[in-house]
Amino acid sequence: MTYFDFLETVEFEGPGSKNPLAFNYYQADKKIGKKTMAEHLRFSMAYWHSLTEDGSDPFGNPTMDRPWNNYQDSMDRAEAKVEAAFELMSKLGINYFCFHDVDVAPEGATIKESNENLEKMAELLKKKMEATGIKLLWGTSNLFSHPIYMHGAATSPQAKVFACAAAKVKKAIEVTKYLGGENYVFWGGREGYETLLNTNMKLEQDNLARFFYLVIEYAEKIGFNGQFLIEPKPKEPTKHQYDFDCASVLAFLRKYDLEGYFKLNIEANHATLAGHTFQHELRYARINDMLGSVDANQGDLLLGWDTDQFPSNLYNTSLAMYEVLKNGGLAPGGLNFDAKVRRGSYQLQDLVQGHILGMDSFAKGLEVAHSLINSQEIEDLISSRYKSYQEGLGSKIVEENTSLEELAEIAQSFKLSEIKTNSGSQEKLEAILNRHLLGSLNSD
Ligand code: XLS
Ligand code: NI
Ligand code: NI
Repeated sequence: MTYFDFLETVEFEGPGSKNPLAFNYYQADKKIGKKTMAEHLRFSMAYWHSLTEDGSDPFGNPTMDRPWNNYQDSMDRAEAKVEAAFELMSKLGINYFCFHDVDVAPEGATIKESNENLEKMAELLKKKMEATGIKLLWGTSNLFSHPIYMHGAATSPQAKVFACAAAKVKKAIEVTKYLGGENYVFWGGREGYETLLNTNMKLEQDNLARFFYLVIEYAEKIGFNGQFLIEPKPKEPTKHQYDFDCASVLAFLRKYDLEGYFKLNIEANHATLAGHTFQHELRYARINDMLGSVDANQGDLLLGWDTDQFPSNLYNTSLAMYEVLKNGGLAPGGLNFDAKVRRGSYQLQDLVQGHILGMDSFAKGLEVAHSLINSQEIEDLISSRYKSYQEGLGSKIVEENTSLEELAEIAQSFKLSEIKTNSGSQEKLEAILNRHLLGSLNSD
């Protein structure tokens, strides 16, 4: 059974093409520096947004035209979704996908029943992966949809819920391993709180760490070598999520001696919900050697929730790819389109165009970032801005070869009006960024 009959393989037709079902910028084999675009970008499709979701929102019924969901039987539906998923990825040239357990297999009345469904579906997924060469970027477990997780999973006040979460994650890691998944993600789901009036924050956070100890122990036991990733988000669905942003996750990991076991999966829209730019979160993770993978989407700054839109903003994709290149790439992570089309974009063609938009936007971002880094213009400005730390007083500070007394002594001789700091040159830098962006567009 095929679902995207209107679509041939999506090809690169260049910036002049007005074909909405072709790439203007993404050219899988094009070399940017030493790697191809496909190797740099490692695009991934999010199973939940692209296959499972139906467009319903708190105000309205499903809108999406998703013919694979028209089967009565839930296992038939799951199998049809696999067909649709691999057809879509193959036609788009997307080499990776990500899923939650419940996206690929229906939940049963018991954990045993759910596990059996998942095992069956994993076999089918594996066959499809072998036939197409498409790989699993990461697996994860949905610990937030079922009502038992209403107060959290590992941070639930009910120990039985902690145990159910453990059972689900155990299975999801086994399946991720079976499918050769390169990473495994923990997004906080409902690990957080609505009000401190009913919350033992200390026990909840200790339990979250205990949960991670159990996971690490089991992963080692079964030889799962994928990278564990934590995905920060400040709010939604709970008012306050424990994994608020990169800095709070890092503090948590350090407190519980877990730092070496995880990296971060950074989502653009979660960064902006936390009051940061996407680039801030990527930079923070990178300089702490924690940048693992990216959920590539964008939010709407006028809306206070996670709109999970396909990325289109070229400034943001350029600055994101700047961090990714400076990080030496993302592998074994990648760019996962944790993005959904708008409720009104209900046709299958919209789903294809969403992915094309995202892939083109990141391809262009990659070219701009590469050109920026090659030119060294930003690096030169930054290094001259901090050059006082390369000699004399500054190198004493950097080499940690001074004392508060010595600095006080030295500073006493300064005339404050004679201390000059270079201009921050923000406008000049913004113009440089524009020049690379527009230059890259004009050179097409
Ligand atoms: C929700 C998260 C979720 C994770 C996977 O906001 O982005 O989709 O990526 O559980
Ligand atoms: Ni995400
Ligand atoms: Ni999100």
